Amino acid sequence: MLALLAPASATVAATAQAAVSAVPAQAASAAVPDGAVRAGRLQVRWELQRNVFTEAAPDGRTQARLIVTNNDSQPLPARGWSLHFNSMDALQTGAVGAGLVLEQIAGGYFRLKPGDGFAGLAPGQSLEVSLLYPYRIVKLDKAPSGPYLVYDAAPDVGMAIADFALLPVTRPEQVDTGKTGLNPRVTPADTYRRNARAGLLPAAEVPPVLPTPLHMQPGAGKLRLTGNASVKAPAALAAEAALARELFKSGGAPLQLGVGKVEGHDSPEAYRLTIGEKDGIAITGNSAAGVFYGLQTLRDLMPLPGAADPALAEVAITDAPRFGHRGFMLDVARNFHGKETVFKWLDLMARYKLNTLHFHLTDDEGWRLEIAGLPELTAIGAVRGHSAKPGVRLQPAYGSGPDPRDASGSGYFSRADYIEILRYAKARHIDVIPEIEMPGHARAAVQAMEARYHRLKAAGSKDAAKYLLHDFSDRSVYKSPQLYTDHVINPGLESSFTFIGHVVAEVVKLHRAAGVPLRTIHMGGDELPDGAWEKSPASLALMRQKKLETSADLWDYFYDRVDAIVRKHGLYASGWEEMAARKTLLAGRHKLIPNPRFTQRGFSAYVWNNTVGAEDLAYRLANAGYDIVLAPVTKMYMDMAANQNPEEPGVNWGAYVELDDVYGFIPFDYLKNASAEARLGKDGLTDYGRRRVRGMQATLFTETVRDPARIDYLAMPRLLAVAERAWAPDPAWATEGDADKAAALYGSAWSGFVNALGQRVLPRLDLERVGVDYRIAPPGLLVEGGRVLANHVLPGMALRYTVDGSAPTAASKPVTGPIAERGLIKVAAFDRNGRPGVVASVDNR
Ligand code: TNX
Repeated sequence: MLALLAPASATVAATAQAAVSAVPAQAASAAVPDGAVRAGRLQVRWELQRNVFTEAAPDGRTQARLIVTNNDSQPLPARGWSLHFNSMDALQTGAVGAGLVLEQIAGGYFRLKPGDGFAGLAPGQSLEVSLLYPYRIVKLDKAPSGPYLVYDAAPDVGMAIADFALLPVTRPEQVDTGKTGLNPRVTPADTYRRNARAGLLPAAEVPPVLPTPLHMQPGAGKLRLTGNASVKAPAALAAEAALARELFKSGGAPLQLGVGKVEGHDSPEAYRLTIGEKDGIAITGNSAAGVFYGLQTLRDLMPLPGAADPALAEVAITDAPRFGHRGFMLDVARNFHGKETVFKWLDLMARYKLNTLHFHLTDDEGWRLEIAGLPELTAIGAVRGHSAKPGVRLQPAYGSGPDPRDASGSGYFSRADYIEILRYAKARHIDVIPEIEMPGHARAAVQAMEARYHRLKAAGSKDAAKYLLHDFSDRSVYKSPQLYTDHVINPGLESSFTFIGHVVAEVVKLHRAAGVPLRTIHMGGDELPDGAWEKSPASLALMRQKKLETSADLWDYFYDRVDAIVRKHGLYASGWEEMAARKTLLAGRHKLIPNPRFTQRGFSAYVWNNTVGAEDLAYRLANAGYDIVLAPVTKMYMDMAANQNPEEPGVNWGAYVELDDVYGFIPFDYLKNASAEARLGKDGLTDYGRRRVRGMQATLFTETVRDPARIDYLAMPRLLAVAERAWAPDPAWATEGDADKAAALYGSAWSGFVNALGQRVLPRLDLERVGVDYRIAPPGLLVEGGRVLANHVLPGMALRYTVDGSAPTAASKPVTGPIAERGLIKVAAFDRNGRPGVVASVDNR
C-alpha cells in the first residue's frame, strides 16, 4: 500500500504503483515533450495540515496541501500538462495556489492544471497547492491516490508518479477536532485501560471451540493422537473424509463420520461430535454440512502444530447454528481481488462456520463478471485506466492510476473462473449470493452499455439500443456519495429491463453449469441519490403512462419489474435495505418506512443502517414482514477503521469499530445498552419480526483495499467476532436484565473470547502458515511509578520492546513484566512467526 513517510525519513518513498509503469517505456518517453520533466522525476507529497472551523462548518473542514517537487534536469512547463489523481472525498475546485487550477473530471477523479498565473517549475524547485475539503478528514486513507502526469501533446498517455507519499501526522493542529470534544487520538494509555478488562487465562480455562458450541460436555480421559488415524465415512461424505485426513496430517485417531439425526435439532447444519479415550472420534451431522462443521470443531480442538505429546480431551458436543445465514460480503468491484484471494476467504469462512459469501461483483468502478453476449461489460466495465477519449475504459479510481493493467483497477472473473469459485464454495458448504448493483452504483454498466450502443449504431445495427441503461436526454440533477452524476440505470427505458433480464438469466446459467443451485440474487438497491430520474423524459413519460406520482413510486415500479425477472427463474430477490423500505418525508425530513408494497414478496433485505436515528430500521422492516439480514455499519462493517488515529487503516463514515464493538453486538436487541433517551420512540423486535431475521453478515467494501493483505488486516480478527455472534447462541449477558450482572457476565465471556483468539485461534493460523496478515493491534502502555506496564487486547500475544528508539523486532527483548528501563519505550506484539504488529511507544525518561 501507499507508503507513509516515517517522521525521520524525508527522502525514501515507495508506492504500490512504483512497480507498475503506465505505458511501455518507449511510448512514455515519446509522450514527454522535448525539454519537459519526466513523471518519474516528479515527487508528490500530501500533508494534512489543519482543520478550519467556521460558522458554516462548525465541525471543521480539512485543509491539506500537495507539494510537488521537480527532481529532473528539465522544467515542468508553464502550460500543456495536467496532473491527475483520485480522491475519495470532494475537494474545492478552482484556483488552488501556485497558479494552478483544480478540476473535478467526474466522481472522485480530479486534475490539476496550470492556470494563467503559472510560470513553470524549474529543476530542483517545489510548489505547493492547497486542498480544501468540505468537511473534516480524519483518515489518511482519504488522501489523494494514484497520481499521474499527462502532457497535452500526448493526451492518451498517463505516466504514473511513483514517488508519491503522505507526510505523517505529528502536530496537534493536524487532528484538532474543535469543539466536538472528541479525543483526537487513541493513546497507548487508553488502549492499556481498554485491554485491562481481560488478563491471561490458564490454558484449561480458555474456551476450546470458536464459535462457541451449543452444548459441550467434557470428559475426564484423553485420546492420544498417533500415526494410525483411520477415517471411516460413507461415499457421500468423501469430501468430508478428505478434510478429516488433512486434519490428521501429523497425527490422528480413529474417526467415524456419518449422516444421521442429531437428537433435538432440525438444522441441516447441526452435528454431534464425541471424543472418547477408548471409542475414538465420531461425528454425526444432520447433513454433510453438519459433518463438515463437526470437522471444523475438531480442527479447533486439535493441539497446535508442534505440540508435545499430542492428545484430544474427551468431550461430547451437540451443536447447531443460531442463524441459517452467516455471511461475509466481499467487494471486488471497487478494487478487484482475484480467484486465489476469494479461495482463501472461502477457506477462512468455512473454518469459522460462515456459510454465505455475498459477492459484490458490480459497482460504479467495476463490473467483475463475464456475461455471455455483453462483452463490453468486462472489456470496458472491468478495465480502469487513463484515456483521453470517453468510452474506451473506466476512469481511474481508488488509486488505480493510468495503467489499464493495474491489478486492482482492472480484472474480472471469466465464466470459468466464476464456476470454479462456485464449486470451491460448494465444497465448503458456502452459498454464493452474487450481487448486481442497481439502479444506483451502476456506472460501470451504464458506460459499458453506452459504448456498446455507439459501436452497434456505427455499424448500422437496429438493435443498438437494446441494452441501453440511460436516457441521453436525462437532465436530472443529483450526486451520489461517490460524487457521480451519471451512474444510474433508468427505469423509463425498456432496455434497462432487457439488460437486467439478460444478466440474471446468464448468472442463473452459470450457477446451473457449476451444479450449484441459485436461490437468490442480490439486486442492489443501494443509495439511489435524491433527484435521480426526475428530469429524464423517458422516466417522466413512463410515470405518466403508469400514473406514478413520485420517484418513490417509480422505484416501486422498478423493483416490481426486477422481482418479476428473478421470480421467472424461481428465485427470490435480495437487496439492500432500500429494497424493503420506502422513502417518505415526515415534517420535511426523510424517513424510511417499511414499504407496504412488497411485504409478501419474500424479499431479503440487508440492513446496514443502524446509525443514530435509524437504530431500529432492521426491526421495523422485520416486524413489517420482510426477511432481514443484519449488517449494521457500526458493528460489522469491516472497512470501518478500528479507531480515529489518522494512520489506522479504513474509513469512518459509519463508526470506529474495535473488536469489542463487534463482539458486543446483540442481534435481537441493538439498543439494549443504549440510554433511555436513545431508546425513546424506537421499535423493538416483535416475535413475528424475530422469525424474519435470517441472520447476519460482515461487510467489506474495498475502496481502501488494493493489497489483499489489507483484507486480512481489516477483516481479521473482527470476522471471528461476527462468526461467534452468527453461530453461537445468544450469550447470557445479552439477555440478562440486571445491568451489573450483565456486565460481569460480559466480562468473563469477553475474556474467554480474547484468550481463545490470542492463545489458540490466531496462533493456529500462524503455525499452519495459512498466510493471514491479521491486524496485530498496538499494545496498551501505561507509565506508572517510573515503570511501563504493557498489555494486549489478545492475551497470549508475545510482546517485545526496545529502548533505543528502534522499532521492535522478533529479536527484541520480550516483555515479561513491568519495564523498568528509562527512555523512549517502543513495544509491539508479535505473531508466532515473528511478524510484528502496530508499534506503540511511551516516554519513560
Ligand atoms: C456505503 S452501506 C455503501 C458502499 C460503500 C460503503 C463504504 C452501502 C450498502 N453502501 O457503496 O462502499 O459505504 O463503507
